[in-house]
Amino acid sequence: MTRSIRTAIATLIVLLVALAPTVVDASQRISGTRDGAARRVVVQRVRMVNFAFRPKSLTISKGTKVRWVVREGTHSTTSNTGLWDSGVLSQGEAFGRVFRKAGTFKYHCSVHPSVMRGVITVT
Ligand SMILES: [Cu+2]
Repeated sequence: MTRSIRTAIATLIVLLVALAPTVVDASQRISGTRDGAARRVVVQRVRMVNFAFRPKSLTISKGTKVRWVVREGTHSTTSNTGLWDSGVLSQGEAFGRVFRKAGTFKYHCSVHPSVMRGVITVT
């Protein structure tokens, strides 16, 4: 391999690294839209731990995705009005939903309905 080829390859590698997509904040991710444009989706996390949703009440803006993650035990996130139901999730599993309309959305855990309750307020 000649020196000029080695230099060209090294330059190419530097360019590829420089042009790689930038890392986004952990709370956000890029998702595609129908027109193909990339757009940021804000993700808010709710943990399911110790027979509770944490935070129990969460206020978000329209278009925000809520991602429930089971930290311990077996739980579900189930809308009180039938809008969504994760089914039973085990430790480490997650369920996400994008809230596109404003309103107050109450939900519970179908495994522990008397103690595990939460509310999402979308503005
Ligand atoms: Cu539960």
